[in-house]
Order: sequence, then C-alpha cells, then structure tokens
Amino acid sequence: TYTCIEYTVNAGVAVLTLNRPANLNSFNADMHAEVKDALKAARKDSQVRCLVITGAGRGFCAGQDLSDRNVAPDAQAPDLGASIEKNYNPLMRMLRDLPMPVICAVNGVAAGAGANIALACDLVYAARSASFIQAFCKIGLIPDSGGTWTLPRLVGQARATALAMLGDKISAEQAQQWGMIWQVVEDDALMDTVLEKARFLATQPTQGLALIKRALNASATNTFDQQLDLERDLQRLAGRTQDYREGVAAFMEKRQPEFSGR
Ligand code: T3D
Repeated sequence: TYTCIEYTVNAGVAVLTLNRPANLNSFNADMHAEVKDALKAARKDSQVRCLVITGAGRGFCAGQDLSDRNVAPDAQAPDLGASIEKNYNPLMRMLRDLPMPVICAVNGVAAGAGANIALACDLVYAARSASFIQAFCKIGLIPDSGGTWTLPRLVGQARATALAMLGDKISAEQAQQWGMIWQVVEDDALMDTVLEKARFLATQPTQGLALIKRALNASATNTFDQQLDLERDLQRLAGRTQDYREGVAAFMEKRQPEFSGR
C-alpha cells in the first residue's frame, strides 16, 4: 500500500496519481520509491497497455520537496548530483523506456522536475487552468529530469533558453500553441478525455506503439541514415507481432481488428 501515490489498473490502463496535495505533490524520497515501484509493476503486468500519470488536488507536481533540503548556513552542501543519480534519472529512464504509451494528465501547476516529468511523457493533455514553470533558475539550479534535452527539442532553442533562464509561468494554452504539449482540455473534462484516450490506446497494438516510441525517441540523436537502419530493425520486430497479423487479416476481411498487445 502506498502513502504518497495512488495506483490503480482498470481496462488495460494503469493510473498513477501523485498524491501529496498539501505540497502540490512535490517529490520526497518516499514518493520516489513508490513511483518507481508502480512503474515496475506497470511494466511487469501484461494486463497494462497504457499508463496515465496525474496529480491529486490543485497541482500536478511542484518538483523536488524543498522542505527536505537543509540549506542552513552551517549545514554541509547537499549532493544534488547524488539525488539526481539515485532518484530523478532512474525515474526518467523508466518513463521513457516503458514499452507502452504514457499519457500525462496535467491537472494543475507543473513546476521544476514536475514540469519535465510531464514533458517526457508520450502524450501530454493539460487542463485549461494548468501551467508550466521551469522553476529551477529561481533557486539557482538548472532544469533537470531531462528538461535541457526535452525543451529545446519541443519548443526550439530560443524558447527553451528563455523558459529555463526566466522561469516564467506559461499557460497550458501557450504550451499547446508552442507544441510543448499535445492538447488543452477544459478542467472538468480532463480526466474523462484522458481516460477515454488511454482505454482506446490499451486496445491498440501495444508492441507496435512501444516500437514507435523507441523510434521517435531515438530520432533526436540519430542521423537520417541511422534512423533508416533503426526503422528497418524495428519494423522487423513489428512484423513478427501477432497484432500485425491481426491488423492485416482484419483489413483484408473487412472487419474490426482485435489486438492482443502481443
Ligand atoms: O534537490 C534535488 O534533489 C535536486 C532536484 C531538483 C528538482 C526540482 O524540481 S528543483 C525545483 C523545485 N521546485 C520549485 O522550485 C517549485 C516551488 N514551488 C513554487 O514555486 C510554487 O509553489 C508553485 C509556482 C509551484 C505554485 O505556486 P502557488 O502560489 O500556486 O502555491 P504555493 O502557495 O506556493 O504552494 C502551496 C503549498 O505547497 C505551500 O505550502 P503551504 O504554505 O500551504 O504549507 C508550498 O510551500 C508547498 N510547496 C509548493 N511547492 C513545493 C512546496 N513544498 C515543498 N517543496 C516544493 N517544491
């Protein structure tokens, strides 16, 4: 049983809810451990074919819980590199490598690592009242959790630099206009919209979707030639799935396919 998150599985969809609403779902060590445990469970559970991440209460996630950091003048400087190595980087790698679509339902403010966790998800839906803040610069830090990689790729160098250096809060609407997220949804429709999409994705060719994710993620650092080779290799894998057979057979028989995720 979890104390900092909720984790449920229904109709092929796992929903991971960050659940420390009193401090806007900021991350302490316990929450890190629980999120990792849930991501492992989702990966292992063959029933789970799509993951949704959201937050309880009015915020999505405010990044690191700053009340966990002793910054008294006489205290030794904390080793934030160790925190990144132990907690944030493994979390980001698990999210990026999860072989299924990951949808983020950004229900409110997403700040610091909270913003970059959202931006690392495959599909990002945000409530109209949600916002994104690269808050790191305001406390002397740099965007972590992949932010310095993700942001310039999503919005370009000029916007990434301004967001990272100014730490301005940007609206969900602005984030969508800039292509930083997929879609803005009215607040009261957010979870229904996301769950409907997640349930749909959970009926789709899961392995194929996981291979799409791999290919698109790799494209950011590959040359065109390397990417052509990768597409060849991943298409070979896709062609061996049951869902590919089912997809083609259903098309030829003019019926709806029934994908098993295998
Ligand atoms: O340390 C390492 O391991 C390195 C890794 C770092 C990763 C990071 O994420 S660093 C960045 C950390 N996050 C921030 O700097 C954001 C801090 N929060 C804010 O700037 C604001 O709270 C927001 C802009 C996100 C929201 O503002 P607002 O006005 O809507 O809410 P609020 O009143 O500031 O916050 C509500 C409560 O949540 C409040 O507590 P209270 O007064 O009601 O008891 C506030 O202190 C608490 N809270 C919000 N963010 C954090 C937090 N408590 C601890 N840590 C937080 N990050």
